[in-house]
Amino acid sequence: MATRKPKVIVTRKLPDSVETRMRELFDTELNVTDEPMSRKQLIEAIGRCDVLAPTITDKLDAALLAKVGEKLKLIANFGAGVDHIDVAAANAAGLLVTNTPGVLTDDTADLTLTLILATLRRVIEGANALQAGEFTGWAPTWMLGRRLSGKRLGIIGMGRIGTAVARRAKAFGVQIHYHNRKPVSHLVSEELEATYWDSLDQMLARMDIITVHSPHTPATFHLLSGRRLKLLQPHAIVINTARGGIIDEAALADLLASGAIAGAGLDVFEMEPRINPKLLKLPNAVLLPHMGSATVEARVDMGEKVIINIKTWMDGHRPPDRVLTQML
Ligand code: 8YV
Repeated sequence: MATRKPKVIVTRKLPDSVETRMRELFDTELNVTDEPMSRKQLIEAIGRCDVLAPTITDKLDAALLAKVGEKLKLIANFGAGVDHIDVAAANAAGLLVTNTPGVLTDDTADLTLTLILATLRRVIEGANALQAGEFTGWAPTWMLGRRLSGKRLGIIGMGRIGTAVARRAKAFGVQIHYHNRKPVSHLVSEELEATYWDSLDQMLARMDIITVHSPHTPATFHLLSGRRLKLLQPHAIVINTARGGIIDEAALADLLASGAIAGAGLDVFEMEPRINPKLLKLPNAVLLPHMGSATVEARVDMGEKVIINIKTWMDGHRPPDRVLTQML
């Protein structure tokens, strides 16, 4: 490695402490306006930096990565999910890609439980009714939701976040079921008293709550298709804090509207930040603006991971959080 500081372009505003440290360590260019970069700006940026630190709002597809010149060597993503980056194309262009796993696990799992409870207990509907002046006094049959304890939770994707959700749900007296590429270790399975379903279709038909925690890849695009969503029981609810594209959003909206599915708690959307207009009108849909990792702690820790990945690379070592195509 040359001794000069690498040129790092950060595409969005990061927490102050992270930006300060980055400026100390690297020749860092920040985004003071926090406006997402246009495609033109991204192309211009990858032509003149050694390291790009992007986020989910930057689409780094094969066509854009084909324009990578001699300079760019590392894409140090701020975030765990990398479905906005064509990792295979990046690797083919000789680029390393890193992400920030682990540090947003607990916060995303907490938000998942928040959505499960908010959907089952109609929290947003109740709060909205009160603010609209509709609370005229307690009534035995008003605003009834469903109890969480004793329900069957089907987790799709039992990685870090799926497992963290299972631990929390177990403390609420929930029965844990999961579908994954392979079963988890005996130790984890015993701790969670979890049931493994090789067949996603069979699991879907038997659950009260479904929650999605797999990465978004071509293999998981519309994994919850219209056909699969129709396998759910009418009292079931669907939760998604992973990526919108894993669920066929239009089919979900139709099934929620017709009452074929009881409710949904969604933090992510297929065409983010655009939301299917049908969803916006549904009282049984709890919708959040991609807040899974939105805590001060997670965002600072994510920034620190970005810094460690860049610094390790700068010092001539392999960065700890490399994303390899075979991992996806
Ligand atoms: C991040 C996320 O905040 O890390 C992820 O995969 O979904 C979010 O919580 C976002 O990706 C930042 O780029």
